[in-house]
Amino acid sequence: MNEKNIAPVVTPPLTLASLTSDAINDWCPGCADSGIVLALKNAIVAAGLDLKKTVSISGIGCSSKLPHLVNVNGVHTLHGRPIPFAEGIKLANPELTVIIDSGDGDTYGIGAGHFVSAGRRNVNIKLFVHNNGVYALTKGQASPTLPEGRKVKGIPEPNINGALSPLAIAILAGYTFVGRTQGYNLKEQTDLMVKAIKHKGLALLDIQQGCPTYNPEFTNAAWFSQHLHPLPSDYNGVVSNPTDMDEVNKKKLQAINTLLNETTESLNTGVFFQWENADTFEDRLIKRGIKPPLTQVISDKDGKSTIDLSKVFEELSV
Ligand SMILES: Cc1ncc(C[n+]2csc(CCOP(=O)(O)OP(=O)(O)O)c2C)c(N)n1
Ligand code: SF4
Ligand SMILES: [Mg+2]
Repeated sequence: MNEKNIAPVVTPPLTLASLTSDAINDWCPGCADSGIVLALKNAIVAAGLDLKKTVSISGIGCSSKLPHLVNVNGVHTLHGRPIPFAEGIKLANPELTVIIDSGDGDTYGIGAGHFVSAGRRNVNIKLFVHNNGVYALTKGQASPTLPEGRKVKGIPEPNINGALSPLAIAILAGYTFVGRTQGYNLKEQTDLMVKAIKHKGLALLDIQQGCPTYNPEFTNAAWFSQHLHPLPSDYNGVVSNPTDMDEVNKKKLQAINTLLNETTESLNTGVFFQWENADTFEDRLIKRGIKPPLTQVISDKDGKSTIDLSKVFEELSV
């Protein structure tokens, strides 16, 4: 058969149905994780992503079961470690869209070191954190975002620790997109996910997530609609001139000031800060002449390795 007779590969149009996997959703009834996975599928379709070039990554937790439920490539990794997995995958093949879904305990607790360090690199990956205030999978202990004084089912006394502000930490660490939404608002979530996916650089979307089993009082749909409000219409967190560092710093301060003025009873949703076109880690590698592994020749036409490791072994020999 010559080349002319080979049928062209046609990628079918992406639909919600094509994103549905065979795995069984075993989240509790009413869990906002189900709303988040639906919003993610909507966002993948709306952003026009290629199913074969989209990767879903998670850590460990109820929320981290998400990659099983979306019909794209995925890795259910280790507790607190989805960020380094995602960074490695993106740097190996920058053509991929890499999206992390993990919990607040996973990201802001055991994974806090990776969460902060990621800001210094600005790899073009997306971090969607299902923030329910508890370690739900392990029966509802307090997570780093549970406000002081709140009593949830998994702790005997009201929380004695204060809550972290992950959005403020992300802005100071170097994240170039920082937003917040909530798991029962499908439209707002989808819109913000699309914005985060289209952003060039590291994006954090903190998703206030209802856990009716372990934190029913403060994470239900009625509580969210009463206490979560979109940022004021005259608030603009987007940097208009990416090379103007004065503007960048002003927008960062505006976001941090807004976050500091929030109370546990009144939270904003929307894009707090966005700095498009800041150098990503990928840009920095290109400037140093380092190509991603995907574009490097590692084997000949017969599949035999072309990498000569003899020098490395010589150096290691004792
Ligand atoms: C290294 C390690 N430490 C602890 C655990 C136990 N563990 C599993 S999930 C989890 C907490 C998950 O909480 P979160 O990330 O908020 O996810 P959620 O279940 O709330 O969605 C813990 C402590 C583990 N699996 N691995
Ligand atoms: S324990 Fe909470 S977070 Fe986990 S599936 Fe049930 S409702 Fe969802
Ligand atoms: Mg949690």
